[in-house]
Amino acid sequence: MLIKSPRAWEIAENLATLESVYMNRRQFAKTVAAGTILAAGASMPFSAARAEEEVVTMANAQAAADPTADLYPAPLNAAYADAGRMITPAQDNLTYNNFYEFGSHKQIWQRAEDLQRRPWAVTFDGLVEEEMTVDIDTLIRAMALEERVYRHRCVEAWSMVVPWTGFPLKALVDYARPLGSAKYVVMQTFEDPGMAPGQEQFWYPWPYTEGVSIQEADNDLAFIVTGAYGQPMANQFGAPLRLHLPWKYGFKSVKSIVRISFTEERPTTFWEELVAKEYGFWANVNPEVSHPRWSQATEKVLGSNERIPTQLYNGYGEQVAYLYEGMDPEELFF
Ligand SMILES: Nc1nc2c(c(=O)[nH]1)N[C@H]1C(S)=C(S)[C@@H](COP(=O)(O)O)O[C@H]1N2
Ligand SMILES: [Mo]
Repeated sequence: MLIKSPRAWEIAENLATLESVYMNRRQFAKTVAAGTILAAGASMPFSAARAEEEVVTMANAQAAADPTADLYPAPLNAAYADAGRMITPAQDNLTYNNFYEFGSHKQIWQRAEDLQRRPWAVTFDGLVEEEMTVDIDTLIRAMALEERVYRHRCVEAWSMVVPWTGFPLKALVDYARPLGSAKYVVMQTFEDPGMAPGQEQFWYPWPYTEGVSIQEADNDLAFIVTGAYGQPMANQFGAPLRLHLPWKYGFKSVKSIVRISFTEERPTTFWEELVAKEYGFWANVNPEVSHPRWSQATEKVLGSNERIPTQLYNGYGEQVAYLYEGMDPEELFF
């Protein structure tokens, strides 16, 4: 349960809206799913069916217009064909997103239509043999796309299962040709307050920045996403390029990446910079380590009324636990 601590959070509480209004929003999402009319609070009431139709139409139009649409559907990787749980219905996923660039709440799908997905370029810099900026279509076409069904666990204690399309992060690292001295891969989202009004909220440390160690980037699970549900992904998922690290809390999975830097120093990430006591760098999923303001023992399943137990490393421990052997557990799990 998401119980607010009685502690005074001063400014941080107001800023960390990610969780403080979470329960209300879950209620809101459920109401939408139940097919009732949205009333108070919504600027324009319309039925759930209409919203679902509209969001799916929008996602399909974005996918159809994408210059890489011919690459879909990509072959399913048999090792990740089944996440052991039902795939989250696309319309639930498409209408419930964290993408603070477009607002600090979950219903950003209409605003995210303004995301300009082309032209788009990705810059590789820092400790690399040669800095370069690559057009997104050149980059995607240099990779072998595959589909993988992954579980996703948000730090706010909700989860989903998504059929992503993309390629392993390690293929991107190889492409970038980092120097032997590189210890971290740092990824950043675009910065454009004119397009993404959330970035006018100056108290957030834009651009959204995330990072992993080189060893983590090398792990087969670390995945760069270009598509979802068998087509180029919708804007709100973080088109045209995002990360997904299924054993870590969702905030590590940075969206709409424009810059990939190789560093010797561990970066300070977006949420860490904002509220360091609540969001660490490693952020591995662990049901036994509570967030300072709520338990992480269970999770609400997006698109259903279920609440299920959360698993260590989100159930991917066999593949990733070795990465953290001998490290300070206090740092690893929040
Ligand atoms: N640039 C950017 N990336 C982001 C976020 C964000 O606000 N901005 N939110 C993160 C969080 S908290 C989660 S849970 C996931 C949500 O992904 P989804 O909207 O596809 O479910 O994106 C992550 N990546
Ligand atoms: Mo999240």
